[in-house]
Amino acid sequence: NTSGKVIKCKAAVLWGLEQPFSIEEIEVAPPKAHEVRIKILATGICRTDNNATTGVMPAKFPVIVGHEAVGIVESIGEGVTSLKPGDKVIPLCVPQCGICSNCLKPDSNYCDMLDIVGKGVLSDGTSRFTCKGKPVYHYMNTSTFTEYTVVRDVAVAKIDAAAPPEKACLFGCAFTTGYGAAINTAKVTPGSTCAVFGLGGVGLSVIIGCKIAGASRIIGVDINPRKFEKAKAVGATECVNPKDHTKPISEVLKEMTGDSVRYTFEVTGNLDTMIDALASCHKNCGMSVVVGDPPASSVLTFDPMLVFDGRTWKGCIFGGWKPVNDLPKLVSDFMAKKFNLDELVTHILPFDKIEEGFNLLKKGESIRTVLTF
Ligand code: COD
Ligand code: ZN
Repeated sequence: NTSGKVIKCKAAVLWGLEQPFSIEEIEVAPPKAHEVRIKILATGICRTDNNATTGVMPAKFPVIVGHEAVGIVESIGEGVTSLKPGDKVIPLCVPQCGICSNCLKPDSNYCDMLDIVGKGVLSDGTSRFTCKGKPVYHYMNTSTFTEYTVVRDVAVAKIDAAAPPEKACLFGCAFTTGYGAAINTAKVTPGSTCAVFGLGGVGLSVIIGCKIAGASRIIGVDINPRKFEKAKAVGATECVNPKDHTKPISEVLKEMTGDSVRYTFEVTGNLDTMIDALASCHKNCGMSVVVGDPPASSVLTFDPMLVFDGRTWKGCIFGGWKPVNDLPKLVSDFMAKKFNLDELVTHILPFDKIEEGFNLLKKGESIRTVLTF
């Protein structure tokens, strides 16, 4: 029984910007009040983790990143009532404390506990990880590239004990974010035409959402044509590479559809693509959803006529779900085969091969690489 004791285990530590992942032995302190310690079973590699290594997303170093995982509760701190050792769980990069003004709004999931600025510490201002005598920071309330992590109890969703970890981890980010952007944020209507910019794990999940919502045309847009086969496998009716055209992509889509794209989704995290996606939806009744997180401190200038004409420009975090309440239901829907995540997981690697997993992402060869322990 490890409860109440420091656990020594393996973790992938980033010592600084642009440094490789270094597999180290770390110490993980027991959970303090309202925290839980989790043994990670499987964790996906997301673009946002890579963005922490390059500085595009803020993080404090040294750090353990990773935010898309399934694990088992190993022990709980004082005052934890919602979870017990042995529970199968998903750590949440978007928590749900249930009591802040945002959690109390039925239509907001922007919990005050969200660590969007990369503070990298838990509620008492300290970290639970040390390596070689130095504190190592947390990331996005989750830090899943480690055998054990400690998170706040409000940043944990309890899921079906039978859920397969190497698929269900995608509910920690990619699937939940993309699917929710289509279902909750855009509220895609049956028979509509949608265009999805960026066909990574999140973009493909948007496509799955558009399809389930009954969209009749779903156009995948990506500068990497190797992504088209997967996009079609999950529901894209056609795919376009902006590099194959000299005209702006908004003109190309207008011609392809007789000016009837209702919903567009930006799922690349690029500023130019945000404008392209906005300009690509119908000028008066179209809606464009920003799913990709913009680079830290970036500024965008755009022609205000794009919005004045009538378009709606929306964003969402974590697909608009209230995660503690909604993730268990999404996982149940998955277990009931409402959707299939097989196409999204292209690689499964042992945790030690994390660097190889990131290389697959950088080379555009993977959708999701899932690391197992
Ligand atoms: N035009 C078209 N496609 C492009 C362009 C471009 N200019 N640039 C890149 N792409 C393509 C790439 O070829 C790639 O196929 C795709 O865009 C991006 O895919 P991945 O696999 O790199 O990225 P994902 O799917 O892992 O990550 C998605 C985002 C990049 C959108 C990332 O910002 C994210 O995870 N956003 C979610 C934010 C969120 O709500 N997170 C949860 C709360 S913390
Ligand atoms: Zn992510």
